[in-house]
Amino acid sequence: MPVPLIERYRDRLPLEAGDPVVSLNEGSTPLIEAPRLSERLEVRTFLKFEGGNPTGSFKDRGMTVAVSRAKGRGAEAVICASTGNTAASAAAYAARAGLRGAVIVPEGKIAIGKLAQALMHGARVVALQGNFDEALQIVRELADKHPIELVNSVNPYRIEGQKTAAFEVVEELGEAPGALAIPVGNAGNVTAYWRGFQEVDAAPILYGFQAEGAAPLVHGSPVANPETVASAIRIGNPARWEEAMAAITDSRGRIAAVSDDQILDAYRWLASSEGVFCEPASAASVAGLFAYGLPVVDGAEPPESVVCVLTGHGLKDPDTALSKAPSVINCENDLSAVERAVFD
Ligand code: AN7
Repeated sequence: MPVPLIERYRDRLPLEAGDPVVSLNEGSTPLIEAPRLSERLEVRTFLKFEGGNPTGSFKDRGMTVAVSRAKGRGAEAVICASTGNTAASAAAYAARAGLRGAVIVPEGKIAIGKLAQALMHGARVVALQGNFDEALQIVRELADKHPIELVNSVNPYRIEGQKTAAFEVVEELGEAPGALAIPVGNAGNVTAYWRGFQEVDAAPILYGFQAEGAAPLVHGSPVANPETVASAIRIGNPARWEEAMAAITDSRGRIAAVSDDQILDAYRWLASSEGVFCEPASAASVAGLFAYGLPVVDGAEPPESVVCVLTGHGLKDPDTALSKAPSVINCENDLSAVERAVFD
């Protein structure tokens, strides 16, 4: 039987006894061995495909816990700011729980699939004439002022749910990976993985990657006008800044930036060489390994395995896919014309 994430890890999650389980059977996502990537990186490499979650991103892990707790304490509505995936996930879990949902997204800057999800699940979708960081500031103030539950990753239950991905990685490999590569935006997920690993006495090297035009953690200061093709991580002032940097430092890892071209190259390469279609932000994890390899601190052994977290599904963002993919071949309805189109 399919298992809701909360049932699978109930003893390690801080829910109250009376809380309902608001679930779409999230988690238990595929860990896919990546032979061509392993060959290129010269290390055994796996892809943790979080696009396999019910709404197509890792956000569902946090949302099942945050929305279950919200419902348990009697909330009637949830709200978030979002670059898209949190909005899609919050809208779906709110619908599931019978709660009202409102999502504030940067106008014109979220992938079309995510917008379709949020709208279809019945959330009130507000397109802000501003960026994600500004939207987050506004929802924080709204949640202080009104009886509405904030379900961004500043909500502690989100991090608790998301840490379960680290449990799954260790369970599936039968041991901790040597390293884990992960895209970093608002910095909740890298914080969550580190917590999860620590809870099972694992300590892989964490390699965090930001997009060059949205790399506050790399520069050491907020970015006022973040820009990147990877709209999910177009974030200039991460909410979990200190915890994320502590996780990376404690793991003896690194945070580094990758360009949009490097992200898009890795995005296409993963789809065409491994058969795995993730969204552009997710490909930052692989782009970073291509760009920097697997550096270690002085004297340390190089990792023997690496897991790349592919945070969201490629179908989320068909516009970027189609603008970067080869063209369709139009063809008249005729056998020899089709023959030429297929074989020439
Ligand atoms: C595909 O949906 O912030 O570092 O509002 O959608 O935990 O923020 C999304 C983030 C990586 C970065 N990959 O994770 C949002 C949002 C994908 C994402 C990240 C996001 P965090």
